[in-house]
Amino acid sequence: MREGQSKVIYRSDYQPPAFWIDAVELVFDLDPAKTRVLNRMRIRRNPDVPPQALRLDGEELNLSRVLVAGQGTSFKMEDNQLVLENLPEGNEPFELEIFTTCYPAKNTKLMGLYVSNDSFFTQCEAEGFRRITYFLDRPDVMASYTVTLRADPKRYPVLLSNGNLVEQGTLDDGRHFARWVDPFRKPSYLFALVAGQLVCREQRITARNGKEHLLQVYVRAGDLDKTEHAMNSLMASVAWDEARFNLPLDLERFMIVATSDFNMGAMENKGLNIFNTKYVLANQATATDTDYANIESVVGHEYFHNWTGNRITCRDWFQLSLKEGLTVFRDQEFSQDLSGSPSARAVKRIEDVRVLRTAQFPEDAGPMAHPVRPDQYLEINNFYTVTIYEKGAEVVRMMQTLVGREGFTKGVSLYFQRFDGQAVTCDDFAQAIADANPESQLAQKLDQFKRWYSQSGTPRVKVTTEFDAGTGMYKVTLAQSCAATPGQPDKLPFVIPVGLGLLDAEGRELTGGMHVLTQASETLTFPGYTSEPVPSLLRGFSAPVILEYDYSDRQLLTLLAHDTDPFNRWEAGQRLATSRALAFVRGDGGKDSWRLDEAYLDAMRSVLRHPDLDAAFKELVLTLPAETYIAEQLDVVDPQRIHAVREAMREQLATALHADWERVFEGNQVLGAYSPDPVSSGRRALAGLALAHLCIAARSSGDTVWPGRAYQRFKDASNMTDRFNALAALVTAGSDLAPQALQRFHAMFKDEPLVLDKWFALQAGAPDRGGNILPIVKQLMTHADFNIRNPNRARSVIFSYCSANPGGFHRADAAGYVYWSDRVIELDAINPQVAARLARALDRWKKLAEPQRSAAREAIARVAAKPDLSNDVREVVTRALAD
Ligand code: B3K
Ligand code: ZN
Repeated sequence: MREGQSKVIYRSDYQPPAFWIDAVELVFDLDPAKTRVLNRMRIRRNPDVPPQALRLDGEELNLSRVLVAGQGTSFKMEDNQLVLENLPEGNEPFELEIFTTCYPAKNTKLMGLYVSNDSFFTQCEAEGFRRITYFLDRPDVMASYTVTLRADPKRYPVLLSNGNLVEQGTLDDGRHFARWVDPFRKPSYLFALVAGQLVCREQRITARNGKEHLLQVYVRAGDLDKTEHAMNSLMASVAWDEARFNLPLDLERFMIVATSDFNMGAMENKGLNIFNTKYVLANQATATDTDYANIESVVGHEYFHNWTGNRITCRDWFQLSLKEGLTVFRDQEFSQDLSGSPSARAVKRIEDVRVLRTAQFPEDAGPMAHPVRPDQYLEINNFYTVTIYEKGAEVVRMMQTLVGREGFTKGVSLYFQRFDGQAVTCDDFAQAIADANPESQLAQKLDQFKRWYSQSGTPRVKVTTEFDAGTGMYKVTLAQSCAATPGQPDKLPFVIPVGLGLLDAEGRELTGGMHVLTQASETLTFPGYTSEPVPSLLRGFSAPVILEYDYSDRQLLTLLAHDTDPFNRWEAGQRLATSRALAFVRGDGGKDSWRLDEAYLDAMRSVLRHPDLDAAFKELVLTLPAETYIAEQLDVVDPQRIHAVREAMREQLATALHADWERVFEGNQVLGAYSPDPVSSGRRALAGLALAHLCIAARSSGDTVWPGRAYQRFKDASNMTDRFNALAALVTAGSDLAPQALQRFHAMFKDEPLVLDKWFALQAGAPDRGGNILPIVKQLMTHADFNIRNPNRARSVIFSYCSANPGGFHRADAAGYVYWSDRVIELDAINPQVAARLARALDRWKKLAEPQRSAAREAIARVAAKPDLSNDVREVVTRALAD
């Protein structure tokens, strides 16, 4: 058994802490080989809890001394806890000093204090602080921090921690020091320090209330020219939170630091956000429009945590969605508000729903399904999931829908009035939103609404309609259900806001509104129609549910052409494509029988030719549903067949709409200075899609002109979006020019790690041709630039293959699964968090057709049989194998 607890933790076992830690003074002697940490705490007993021993968490620490009120004391170690039994009685505070050492250079898990490129970084959420010092490492213990950093000034000229810099200077031994005081109490997971050779972009701003703030973005010396967009995004975030939610920046100084070794996207440490370089660094030569958009939303997300997460935090980790669901909702709203036009807002909404449906819906239907507020976990790091984040955000969005935008802002204000500075629960949040809106449907149905927090699984809403031509009555029946999920055989009805509109046969809007479904089944009646209306259901994707309605093609074509709701307009196009893909996959025929009908092709052609639709929207409509999304609609999945079907459909779109793709490519060139705004990036995206289709068409026609033009574009492009789209078009189409383009791309960007990640990912994720991808992936792993210890690089090769390339991964000979199990085991010894993410690539193995199903099971069992697995991986594989 490895170090650390290996018991399942239950939400129902929550107990308040037996002690409070009011203040912490930390002194770090920073040395990569051995860092000394002096931790002086002011502690007192929690008067509400019966007297008991103090149990401090610690992991991979070397303990050298424990002093109580300056005196030595007895202690013992139990399961990674330092247990102190002889502490002063009574409720008076006392001082506890602990000296430990840790080994940052050996820390490959990237949790706690670690070294990356000769600099020190920390990551403490969820339970990393215990790898720095012994502590009550739980979010409901909030303390004031004073931090002194001491280090060699040449190697570590910059010394940062949370809050304000109060003192700095030189020590007698030639080292220098910096002392930081955080004016806010915080849980240990928000602690951070950074030390190294970094440079920063600075910006002084004056907030609406007249207060001055210093914003800083720290990076390595060569990267300063890639920080402008992150800084702009940060300034926009500060302004937005003040304007939309009345939440100002509460710190004199707000810092972002980028590191290339990071387990996830970024971390909201108080006043000292630490970011994966992927979500900070951008200039037009190295970053795509998507990168720019992601940076804006991640910078926003971490900044918004300053209130939703940091000022009010979680009582325990079961409440994680309290901060994550709410903060994702806030960053989604931020991006929408910044995007400028109703069409750009809709594009953002569609992108968000696409993530939800391709990643969260499968999670909710698989072995790792859990409620937005889970009831149990073995390893909390496994619960930073799309359910907690994205479904959690949908739950918050439904609250806003039920109380209105203004009502929601009022609710958020009440939440801060009640709980500022505290560690609270999801219930507390929902209650505040409801109490601020007592007349709302949320307040009236609050207990039922909260089933969104407690019940896992994606609800289905089955819709049936009836039209009586004699009476002119149209009836819409909505019936909800939710399948069993692990540990939850039966479900009760949810509160489901259903956006609903009716169109006439010509596509004119007849009526529209929001119906709140609370019963298992309800029938709505619409009198007075002379002909049967076309229903537009679940407008704006008003709830995270699967909507089942037996739409006819005619109805979908009407919605695609005319619906006033842009989301459903897009959705109609997706449904048309999905029904065709499913028919091909389910049918007995092979490639020759997968023929797209003229009606569908005409509809797509009209979208491409439409004079009023935005390019970004057209690009979304013309992009076929993802293979994983198609797979979710089936009970038994043959990923290679789905891949073949989708490729065949793409080929036909490519050839049948050839002339239109040419026109679209020519007509969407963006001239002038680069700007990642929604209009320009939408045009580049559509031109990129066009180029991809033109290269695909060239494959069957033997045309060399378009691949040549793609190569030219690849060479001459003035920004990474156009350059990468051209490269991807060549690689995806399997063009003869792809190898030389790839080689050239590597040579151009050999010193840009984030661009090399793209280069690796493109090859590992390329369409499989006769089983060629796995050998390529293995070859890539021997490349001099490959390094499995760097999470971004590991993801760019291994995850791009195992998680993002179903056609290449799910091989009938099981070689993909053998590769997967080898990598899970290899990564687990280095970095369990990354390994556990990879372990989830086979979550849905039970749906696979044979022979893949048995082979996948065997591969999972092979991992599970390994002694010494981390809790992270063990939890994932055990759940996967459970009945
Ligand atoms: N709160 C962090 C995630 C921490 C993950 C720990 N395994 C980033 C975020 O959600 O903003
Ligand atoms: Zn977050």
